[in-house]
Amino acid sequence: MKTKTRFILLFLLFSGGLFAQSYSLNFDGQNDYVDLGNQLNFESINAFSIEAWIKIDNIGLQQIIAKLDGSLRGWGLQVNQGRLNAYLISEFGTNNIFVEGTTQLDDGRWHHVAMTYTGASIFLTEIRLYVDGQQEFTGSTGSFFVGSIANDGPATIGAYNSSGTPNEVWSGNIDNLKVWDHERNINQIRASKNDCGISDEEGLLAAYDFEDGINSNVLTDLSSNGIDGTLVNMDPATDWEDGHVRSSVQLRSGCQSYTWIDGITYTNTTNMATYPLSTPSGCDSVILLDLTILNVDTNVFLDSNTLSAGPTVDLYQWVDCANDFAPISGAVLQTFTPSESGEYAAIVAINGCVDTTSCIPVLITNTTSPEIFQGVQVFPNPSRGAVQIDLGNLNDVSLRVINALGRTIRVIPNINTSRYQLTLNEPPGLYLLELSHQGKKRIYKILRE
Ligand SMILES: [Ca+2]
Ligand SMILES: [Ca+2]
Repeated sequence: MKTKTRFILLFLLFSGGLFAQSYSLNFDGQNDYVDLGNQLNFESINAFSIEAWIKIDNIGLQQIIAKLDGSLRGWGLQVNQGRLNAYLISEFGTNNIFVEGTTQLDDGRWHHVAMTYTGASIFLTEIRLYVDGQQEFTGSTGSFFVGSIANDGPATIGAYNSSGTPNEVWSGNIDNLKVWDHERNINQIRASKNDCGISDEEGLLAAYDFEDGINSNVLTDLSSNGIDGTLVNMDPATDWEDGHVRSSVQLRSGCQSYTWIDGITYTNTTNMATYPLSTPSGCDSVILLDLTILNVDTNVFLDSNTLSAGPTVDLYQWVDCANDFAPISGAVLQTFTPSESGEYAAIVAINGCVDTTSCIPVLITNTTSPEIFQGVQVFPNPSRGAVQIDLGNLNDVSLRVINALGRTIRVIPNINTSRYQLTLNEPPGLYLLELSHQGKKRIYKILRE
């Protein structure tokens, strides 16, 4: 009934759009533990498996779950020196098995841990340890582990208590603890690790999702065996803390920016964003964003008549801003020296992230004269607007007027008069008059007063 009530409550919370609270128990490392009573009494011939989510930040010897009597006969799953341990004890010191994992668990993060035991047989007796879904110990426990591990001590979570005093108390959090009556395989352990709820599956001896929550003195067993635990020396008002929530990582990259499922547009590389997912089945999870924002260097420098785009770029294509950003044939290097005055930009790309630099005016003021322009005179200079162009004997001359931004502001083709008067109605400033004749060009600078 408790389970059903809880499910309905969660459903109401979810349908209200809230991210449901997920609880775990925090043990104080002093005397906190949960007493399950004289339960889970295995014999050494019995296969069994245990799994849990745990969080600790110190390497002390501490129990996840244990069942030991006054002579320390029994079994348990613990952390020692920050690493996962499992043990079976018939006679402490003379007939016992301790196996140890390799991963340091004392990093203050949630880890999924599991042990499986084959049960003793004349063929092979093995304990396997798993951390975060990876197997990290398999060992023969001795081909003839015989001797009873059965005892009348209490099964306890977060400590062992063989003689009325809690020992090796957990210092941190425990969540989603399950005990099975068979040897689980790695696929089952991984599935269980990613599972978000607990259902009464076959072979489940005890299962705790730690969702009893604030002010509950009871840790409810969700299996059909009803092995509820009692909080001992604990404060039910404060020891129910945030529990483990499933999480997954989304690896993403964006060009300049990236808009994620949270609706936020990120413009910087980050791995700090999280997004909660809730479903009516109570399957909470958190998605972590691992985002790389690619930024193309769009700086352009002009030195003399040569443009240079930024160096951290895979691809360059210089374009003519005045000509609808048309690509300039062959202008695909980091630097570009235009042959004509104008406004130029580069399309730049890195890792497929494409951007365009701003348009940079280039004024080519090289006025060295092809001989054919020797008789040409442009005056007065400075000018108040009327500019006389004496073309001498030249005909079929084109005139291009360029402003100080390199922008072509006027083109007059096919001038066939020996003296052409240009009227500059434009604002005061420097202007370039480019005369072209039979493919040859000369530029004249005119200052408009
Ligand atoms: Ca929980
Ligand atoms: Ca306490």
